[in-house]
Amino acid sequence: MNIKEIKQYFPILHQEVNGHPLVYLDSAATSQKPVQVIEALDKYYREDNSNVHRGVHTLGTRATDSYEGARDKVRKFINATATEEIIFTRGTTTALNLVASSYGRAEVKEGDEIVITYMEHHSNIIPWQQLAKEKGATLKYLPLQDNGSVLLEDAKEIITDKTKIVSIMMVSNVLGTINPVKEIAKIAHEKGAIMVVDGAQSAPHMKIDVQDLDCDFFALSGHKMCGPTGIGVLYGKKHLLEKMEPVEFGGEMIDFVGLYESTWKELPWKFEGGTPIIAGAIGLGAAIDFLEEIGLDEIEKYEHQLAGYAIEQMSTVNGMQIYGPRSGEERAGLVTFNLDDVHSHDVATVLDAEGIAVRAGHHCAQPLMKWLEVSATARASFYVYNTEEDIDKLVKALVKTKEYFSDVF
Ligand code: 7TS
Repeated sequence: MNIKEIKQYFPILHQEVNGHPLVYLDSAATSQKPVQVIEALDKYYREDNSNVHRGVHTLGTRATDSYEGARDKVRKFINATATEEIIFTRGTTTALNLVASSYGRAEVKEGDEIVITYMEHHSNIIPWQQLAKEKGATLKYLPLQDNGSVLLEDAKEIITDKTKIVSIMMVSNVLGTINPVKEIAKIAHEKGAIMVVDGAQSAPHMKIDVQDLDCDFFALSGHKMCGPTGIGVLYGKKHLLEKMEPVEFGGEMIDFVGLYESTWKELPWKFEGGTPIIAGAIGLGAAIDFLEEIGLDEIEKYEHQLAGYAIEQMSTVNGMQIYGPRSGEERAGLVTFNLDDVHSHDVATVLDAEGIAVRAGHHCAQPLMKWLEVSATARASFYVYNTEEDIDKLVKALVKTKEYFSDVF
């Protein structure tokens, strides 16, 4: 599939917003969906809809095969060794909460340490805050350099023998920084800690190999990688998942239920209580097929190129302040910025009037905003369907925004 022709597969992008052709630059919040995914969902509901893992009837078997088939697609996509290691969740947030609530509650004791960074998304901060409070453990933060990177020397100092869990995002949803999670996993393991990777912003954009990263857990969200909302994945090493207790109890996840005692199914189903997210998983499987047809290496290369172009062009706008690494090679496909002292919500509102969708606010990263000493920023985030032409339109609209606010104040 030629990357230049990808936009044609996304029906939503072929519309006008406020009298202008839509330029969608908010894929870090959620990506758009190609027809291949929309059709997979349509086909499932029209032809195969049924509950899974129970009936012997034909639709039930088809639905089960598609659901479990999607699990195997995810396994291959992140190079896990076994399908038992792939738990379907509602998204990254639910996946990280599952690790904190199950592994964390069992393994973290008073006086232990949990290490994260200042750049984490709230969903990789609050579960650990809550766990630390409950257990009397200490939450420690890896500091950031001026360009938004973390140093391995800092990791070696801050991760200690008391550290039980290190949990770090692979790609920052604000700075675009690509963190050295493989190297940090090695440091964590040397100190006897486990490594959790928040892959919400990396899995959609680059090849993931959980065996190569040697992480213990890896979380992702389907909706950020061309899949439907409401589906995500927690990968975990089998020996860890095996000893973990479920956090949701009910149908589907049980083996035997007695009046006062029950036993659980084997992996991965013991973590999937209730009717699972069947259509979502099937849609995610179709999204994986779509991304693999383009090629993840190709996607990554293209987005570095777009990010580089965006930084170069956006830097020409008077009063532009860009956060994070300066080169396209060092960052994923997003650019977070402020335009002098124009509030980012005003920037986003003016851009919307031009048909350009960007996100403004704290991006669910308030500790990072504090570190950047700003209350909010605007963010343009790219995906396979964006082009340099989209960036040109953004830059033109930013110049207009700047002029508009210079006249006003
Ligand atoms: N981790 C990171 C790095 C994220 O960027 C997000 C969502 C999440 C976790 C949570 O994912 P969820 O699917 O469970 O919600 N980030 C954003 C964003 O940057 N703008 O909107 C959502």
